[in-house]
Amino acid sequence: MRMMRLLAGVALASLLGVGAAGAQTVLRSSDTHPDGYPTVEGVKYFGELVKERTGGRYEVEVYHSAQLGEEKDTIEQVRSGVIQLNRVSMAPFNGTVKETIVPALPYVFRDEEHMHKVMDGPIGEQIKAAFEPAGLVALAFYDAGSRSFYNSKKPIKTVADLAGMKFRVIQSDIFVDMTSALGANATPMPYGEVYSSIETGVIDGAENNFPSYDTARHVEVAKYYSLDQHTILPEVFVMNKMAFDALTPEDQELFRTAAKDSVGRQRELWTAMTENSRKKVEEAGAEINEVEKQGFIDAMKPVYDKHVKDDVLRKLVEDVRATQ
Ligand code: GTR
Repeated sequence: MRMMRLLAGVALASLLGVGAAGAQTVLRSSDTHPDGYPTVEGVKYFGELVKERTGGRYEVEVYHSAQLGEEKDTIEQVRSGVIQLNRVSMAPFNGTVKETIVPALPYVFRDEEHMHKVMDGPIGEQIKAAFEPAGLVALAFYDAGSRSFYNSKKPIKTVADLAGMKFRVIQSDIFVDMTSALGANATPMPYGEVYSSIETGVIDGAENNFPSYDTARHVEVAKYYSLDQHTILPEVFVMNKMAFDALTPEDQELFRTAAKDSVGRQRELWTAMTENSRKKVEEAGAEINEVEKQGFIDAMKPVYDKHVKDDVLRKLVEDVRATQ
């Protein structure tokens, strides 16, 4: 009888995703990037810290390489609770979490150090809090360097060089409008479709940082990488709010601290990988060039006029600019 009860208990526990000892809850996290990519490693490190600090009560499984789907789909999965965690760019949130517009604006940050000061301070906290009405708790921001245009046709040196070209952009209206303001055409599409779309000539190129350009092998089909560095938009690591609210206050604090502690690790890996990826793409034949950046900056006024459209956003942009 005792044995039977024990067995029934084990069956129920496994259904709930709780370990046989009744102690372990498994949380699933998605990432579009391959194993070893700094964001994947950042979340894995978060998982190790959580496991260690909860004595094994919680475990994090990271599904890398878009195993759970493209970024936009996995955002729906984490909002609805199908998965509990997710590491994504903030650009796809621009339409739902309006405060994410600010770090996504072109040339809003002077450099990466400025971005860190802003995102690690009160503005970053305000942006994190803005995720809650969307059913998410933003646990951490991770580095993603700067995004630039690359294409299969020619080096882009001035804004005029972009005229009429077609680029895949990340799924956000800001990126669509930014590309149009530069005189090019933007097609938002999932990351996983970019390689074949360039290869078949549906688009001329895309825009991203060196590690993505390298690991997604876009360098093979678009060798001209032009350093316009239009955004320095960090990534966000989110948790489903219901799953977070179900934690004890102590565990909530522990999760937040573990996420904070994973940021340093991710940033170190990011810096190393950016350097390494730049070398790798150059070896693979990439032609990297500087651009006349002021022309790009000057062309962005319509993007600000259209998207910085209320007092909250205007104040945030002012505060970003004032951050030293
Ligand atoms: C990468 C980012 C991904 C994804 C991708 C894209 O830089 O890390 O999360 O957003 O860009 O352009 O789709």
